[in-house]
Amino acid sequence: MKDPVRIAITGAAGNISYSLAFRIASGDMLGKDQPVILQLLEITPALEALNGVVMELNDCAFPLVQDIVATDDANVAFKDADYALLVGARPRGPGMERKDLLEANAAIFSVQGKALNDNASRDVKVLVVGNPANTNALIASCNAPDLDPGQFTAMTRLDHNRALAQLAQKTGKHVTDVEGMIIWGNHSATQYPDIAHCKVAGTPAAELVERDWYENTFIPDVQQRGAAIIKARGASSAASAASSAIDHMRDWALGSNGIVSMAIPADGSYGIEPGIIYSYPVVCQNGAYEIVQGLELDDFSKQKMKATEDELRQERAAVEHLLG
Ligand code: NAX
Repeated sequence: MKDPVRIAITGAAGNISYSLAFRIASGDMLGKDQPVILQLLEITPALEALNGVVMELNDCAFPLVQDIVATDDANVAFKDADYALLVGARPRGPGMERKDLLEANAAIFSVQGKALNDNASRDVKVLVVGNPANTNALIASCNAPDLDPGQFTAMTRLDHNRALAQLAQKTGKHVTDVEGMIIWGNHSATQYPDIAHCKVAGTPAAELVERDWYENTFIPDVQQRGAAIIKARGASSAASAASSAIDHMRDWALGSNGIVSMAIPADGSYGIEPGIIYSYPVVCQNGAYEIVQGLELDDFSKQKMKATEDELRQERAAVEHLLG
């Protein structure tokens, strides 16, 4: 049996974690041969609810779970963590402006960045799910000077998976027939779901769908999918978000099967200058991701990529004073 790895989950009594923790515990993220120690973080008022989650995790009698830590102290939750899934975040309250939301989350993610810096494994892989995910990841990274900024990522895999499903349905194929899907930029309504490099069962997607459907149905539907789920379900995406977080971490740790989308520190690739966490097409192998280089971009793509970059730079400007 392998040595156990430590997996920290924040917002562990919330909706996404109610799926996420159980799937990680069952081996969906790192494999059925990888024992895990779950280190669950919540705010103090949610500790009783978290205790209920721990009781249920125990009641599952998962063979892979070696220990469960439940705490309201980030230093305890991130102690020696090999993986950290930062799901907990401050939701937008009544009368809250976008800037207030960014600031409220900046306070949370700066504390958590410091706690990761001081306590986590030097090889920790961090995924930020809590919104605004890209900028929260940036703040955490800026507050963790002893860790490599590349260890901090944000989740656009749900957008990626949503785009796969929409295109597969439209073309009458299976999601596994679709390759080369890309989400560029921010996990927000400005994200750019790009099918220019996509093939469906070997045929370029652009030959299979009309341009009008792509621009006026597909792109807005993927961008607005979160709102559509809230309208239909009366609650935001939870199981699908958890599933995508597992996909993101599994691929990063164990390797991806082709191109996937991850929000990572911009490095100048495709003209996106450093200073923001931007979603790129990547491939993962041996525990590392690498941006797919050399893709041709037309003017439509460049304009969409710029719009989402601009939004990320505005988000950054709103929290610049907290970046440390
Ligand atoms: P919930 O409100 O159900 O759960 C969030 C939990 O986080 C709560 O239990 C809360 O007590 C806890 N929390 C708040 N501040 C904390 C802190 N400082 N430390 C530890 N825990 C803290 O939300 P849920 O539906 O689980 O969604 C969580 C986050 O994911 C939200 O920010 C949401 O916007 C975001 N999402 C991001 C997605 C993505 O693709 N990147 C998609 C799904 C989701 O909307």
